[in-house]
Amino acid sequence: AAAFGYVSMGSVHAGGVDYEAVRKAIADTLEDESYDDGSLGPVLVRLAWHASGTYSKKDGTGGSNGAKMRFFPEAFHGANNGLSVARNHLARIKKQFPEISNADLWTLAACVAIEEMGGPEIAWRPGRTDDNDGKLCTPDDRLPDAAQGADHVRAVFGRMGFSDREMVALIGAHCLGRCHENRSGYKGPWTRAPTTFSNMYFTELVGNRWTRKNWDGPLQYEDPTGELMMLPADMALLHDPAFAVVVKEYAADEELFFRDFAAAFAKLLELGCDFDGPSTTTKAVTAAGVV
Ligand code: ZEM
Repeated sequence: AAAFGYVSMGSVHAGGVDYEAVRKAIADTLEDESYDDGSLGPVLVRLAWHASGTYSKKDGTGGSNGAKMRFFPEAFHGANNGLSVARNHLARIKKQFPEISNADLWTLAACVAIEEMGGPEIAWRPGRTDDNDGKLCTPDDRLPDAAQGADHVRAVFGRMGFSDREMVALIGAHCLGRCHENRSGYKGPWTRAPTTFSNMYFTELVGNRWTRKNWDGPLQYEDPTGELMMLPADMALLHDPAFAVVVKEYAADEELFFRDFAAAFAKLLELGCDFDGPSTTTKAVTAAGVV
């Protein structure tokens, strides 16, 4: 968090963008009664995660810079099914604020959504640029496969540069939203409050009873009511001893989860991004009274 402590005026209206106005436009359009559980927040968080989670520290490819998912082939990667909902929504906001890059807008929208849904403040700074074509799109093998276990989760998040603890914290975002059969093949929400950011993913994982769902779809787990779900990759957090220690910590201490999540998510959104100048956040600037 120390890296984000610097306050610089230049970033507030970098490139002529009023980031506080963008934040407000995002916050004001999150609710939509006709969509899912009434909020676009969860799918906006998933967009930023899939844009950023392609990063590889081995060669520096991938990451949120470029907003590469707008292009073929990344727009059509199986993992990105359904994310056009989020991209199209933000394209409308981009029309109101043409100077913000799509890459900045997608990452900022996830931070605003998390904060609006009751989660922690996320340090965020502008400076990403947009690519003009899909030449830098990464292959369709960068994001985690829900059918796999702890080794796979470690390999994928390790490639991005995350520790065990950061991996568990990040996957705690499954407190939000749901699986859609027509997007991933899986079905249902992880918690009973899918538009509230909380540690309920962890309390459900630890405290509920999870059995294999008997259905025609891919292997997933259900609770006794059949209403809540866990993916095989979620269950891996419970069955891997090192992951399970962290899962239990977050189930017992929501504040700790919020702190660790905020740091790991801020890191995720900056993977592969080159910012010139010192880091800052629009929130920190506001708090300092510059705006
Ligand atoms: Zn998810 N995720 N994810 N995830 N995810 C889904 C939905 C959402 C995995 C995964 O396979 C899936 C992280 C990590 C991992 C969100 C955020 C984050 C869905 C359902 C699947 C299958 C998609 C659908 O059908 O719409 C796996 C295997 C992961 C790691 C092991 C991380 C990290 C996230 C953010 C920090 C969110 C918010 C959703 C809900 C989206 C929605 O539309 O409601």
